[in-house]
Amino acid sequence: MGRRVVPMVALAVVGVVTLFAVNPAAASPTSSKYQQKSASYVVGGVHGAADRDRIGSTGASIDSVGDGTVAVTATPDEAARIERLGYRVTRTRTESFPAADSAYHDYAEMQAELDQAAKAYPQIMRKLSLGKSYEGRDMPLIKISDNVAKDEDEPEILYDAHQHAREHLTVEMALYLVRMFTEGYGKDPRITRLVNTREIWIVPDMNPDGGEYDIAGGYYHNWRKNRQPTNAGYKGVDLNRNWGYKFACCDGSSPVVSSETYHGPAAFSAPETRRLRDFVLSRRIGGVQQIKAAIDFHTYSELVLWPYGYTTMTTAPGLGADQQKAFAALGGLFARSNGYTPEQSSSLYITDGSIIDWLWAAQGVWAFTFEMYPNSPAKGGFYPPAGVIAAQTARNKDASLMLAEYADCAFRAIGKQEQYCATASSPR
Ligand code: NO5
Ligand code: CA
Ligand code: CA
Ligand code: ZN
Repeated sequence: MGRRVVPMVALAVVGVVTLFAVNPAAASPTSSKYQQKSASYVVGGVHGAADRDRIGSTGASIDSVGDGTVAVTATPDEAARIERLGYRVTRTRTESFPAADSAYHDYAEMQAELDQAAKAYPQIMRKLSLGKSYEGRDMPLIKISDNVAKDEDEPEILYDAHQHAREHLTVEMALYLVRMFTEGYGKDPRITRLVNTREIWIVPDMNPDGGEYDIAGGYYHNWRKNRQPTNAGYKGVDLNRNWGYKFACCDGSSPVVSSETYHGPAAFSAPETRRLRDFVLSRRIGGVQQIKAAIDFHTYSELVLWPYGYTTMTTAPGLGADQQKAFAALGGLFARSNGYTPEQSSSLYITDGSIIDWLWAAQGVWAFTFEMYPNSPAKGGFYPPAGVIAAQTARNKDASLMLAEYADCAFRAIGKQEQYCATASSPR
């Protein structure tokens, strides 16, 4: 018992670039009875499925498989068991929120909650991966549906969160949606119907590197971008200016590397936007994009926004009058339910290279941005107190469900389903 974790040098050879050994005493499995919280570890000396099975049999969850390594989420006891099996175990450096805000989920806590939910609801939920962030953190991808192991012919929905590092409330929103769809299944008829007739994709953390950096050291850094270095030594690309439709077209982003809205050297230069792009492209089957509707969660201002962001024109190439009307009608419905203000994204300010412009123009996804609580800096701005999490995530329950309900035919919002969705099966 109580063996120490191996020092970082042991891992240097396996090419894991983003891990930092913590104080070994602090990571020692028996150092504290209070530390039965799960944490992230990298396990070395893993050479195949048999090794992974042995590691998994300790109760730890295997989050990703590397070259001779696996990343796991484990309690201290589980980590100790893995060590006793003869593997090298190193705690991944994770940051946590200031004590007053500890109800917010840092990266490891988010992973642990997702792993737990996947374990508790194996019939309807799977935890998959989009791939890795710039610094090598796994970007979880959640699927929720009946017959979850099968790709069924059901309208697919995407909810993504946390493109911007300091917008931590959006991770809570994604975790809320995971709980809502899993715990509500078989209890709430509306949720049950959606889980049975939709395939729901949730990406809770588009920017894990920025999110961890933002809380590093126990204080907030007011960080927005990812953590990818630029050639001039500054770090960070604004992920929501890095998408590939009208990239850098219209002064809605910055070419200056130090800028908060630096768009990167090229569209999809950030690994994180590439990961989600590649996933969305993978949902194009037989030329038909399976994802029909999406919400990209941000904070703050309490707004429901729709395309385009790059132009103030209400209609533009790829966005015809009826489509614009359907966007505005849906946005209005959502806003009536959550009390936000509905408007075209560019009414706030011009953005180019945003996710919703790409999702709509390139993939035909009815994509919205929600800017969550609060509506003023006085209420906490990007850092509202943890006490608001429950109410401010539940506030979007109805709008999130409506999005999924309308995913079979968004034109129903303007009564034009016969004209545009005649062949849709319209399961409700
Ligand atoms: C967003 C929206 C306008 C899309 C953005 O404050 S935010 O950065 N969350 N606003 O500028 O990307
Ligand atoms: Ca299904
Ligand atoms: Ca499908
Ligand atoms: Zn944002």
